[in-house]
Amino acid sequence: MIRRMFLAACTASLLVAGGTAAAQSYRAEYRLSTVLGPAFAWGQAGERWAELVKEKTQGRIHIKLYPGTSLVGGDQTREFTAIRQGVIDLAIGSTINWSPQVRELNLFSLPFLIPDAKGTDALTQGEVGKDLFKVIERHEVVPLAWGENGSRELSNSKRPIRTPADMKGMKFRVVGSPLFLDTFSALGANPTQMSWADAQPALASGAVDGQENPLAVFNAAKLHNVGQKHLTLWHYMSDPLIFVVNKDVWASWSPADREAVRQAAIQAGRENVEKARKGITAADPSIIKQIEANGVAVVAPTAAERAAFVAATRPVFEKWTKTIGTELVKKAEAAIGKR
Ligand code: X2X
Repeated sequence: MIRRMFLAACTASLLVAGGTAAAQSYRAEYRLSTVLGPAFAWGQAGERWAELVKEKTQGRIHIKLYPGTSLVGGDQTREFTAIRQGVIDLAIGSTINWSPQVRELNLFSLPFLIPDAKGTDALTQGEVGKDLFKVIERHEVVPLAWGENGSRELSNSKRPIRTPADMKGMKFRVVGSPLFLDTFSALGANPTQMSWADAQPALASGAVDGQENPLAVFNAAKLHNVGQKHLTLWHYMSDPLIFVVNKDVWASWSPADREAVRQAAIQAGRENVEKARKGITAADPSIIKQIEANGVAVVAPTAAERAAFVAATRPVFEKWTKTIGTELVKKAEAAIGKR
C-alpha cells in the first residue's frame, strides 16, 4: 500500500516536472516573417495571426512580426530555407518566393493558368491544395492555412501595353522563380530578377521600366509615385500566401496550442483572402478607381488581345509543366475547368 502510494506520488511529480519542462521550453518570442508590412493586407494578416494566437493560447505563444523579410536581409527567395533552418519560426509566404525551393509551387505562376479568384479557390481549397501541403510537409515545414497576395497585373512607365509587341525591349523587374524570366522573355521583354526592397528604387531611378504585382499592392505602395503610369489588367497569374511553422517549433508546443495556432491561421487566412480581393472587381472597383485618380491609365485587354499573351507564353507553360509535374498541372486544370 505504502509502496503503491509512493509510486503514485512519483508519477505525479514526474507529470508535474514534465509539464513544467514543456512550459519552460516555450520561448519568450516567436519570429514571424512576411515580405510586406502592416500597410498591406499581407502584413495585416501577420498581425492578425499573432493577435489570434495570443488570444487562443492565453498569451502562452507570443509572435512578433518581422516584415520586409528582414530575417533574411530582405532576400525573399531565401525565406523558405530560413524557415527550415529555424532562423524563422513562422511565416506567411508567397508561393512565388518559395518556388525556387519547392518546385511544385511554380504551379500558380504558370502564365494564364488561373483566370479568376474562383480559379485560385479551385486549387487552394481542393485536392491540389492538399497535395501541395503534403509537398511542403515533405520539405519538413508545417503548412497550416492559405491566404492571398492576389492577381498580378502589369505596370510600366512607358506606354499602354495591350499586346506582347507593346512590351518589346521593355525592362521589367520580376520576382523569385526563373519561370518569370522565361515568361517575360517569351513576351519579348527584358526581365531582371530582384527583391521587392530593390524594386522600388529601381523603378524610381528608371533602371527598370515596369513590374507586376496585385493592384492592392500597387496602390498601397504608391507605385504611381515611381513613374508607373500605365497598368494592364491581364490577370496572368495569382499568388496565394501560405501560413507555416518551423517543424521543431511546432513539435515544442502542446497539442492544444498547436490546434490554437492552426485555427488562428485558418481564420487570419480567410480574412486575408477577403481583404485581398476587395476593390478590384466589376462590382467593387474602388481600388482601380483610386489608381486612376492618381493619374494611372488602366488598360483592360480585349479577349483577342489577351489571347496573344497566352499564345506567346504557351511554350513557357509547357516547359514548366514538366518541372512542376504533369499530373499536378492536369489536376489543377481539371479543377479550374469545374469551378
Ligand atoms: O516581391 C513582390 O513582388 C511581392 C511583394 O509581391 C512578393 O513578395 C511576391
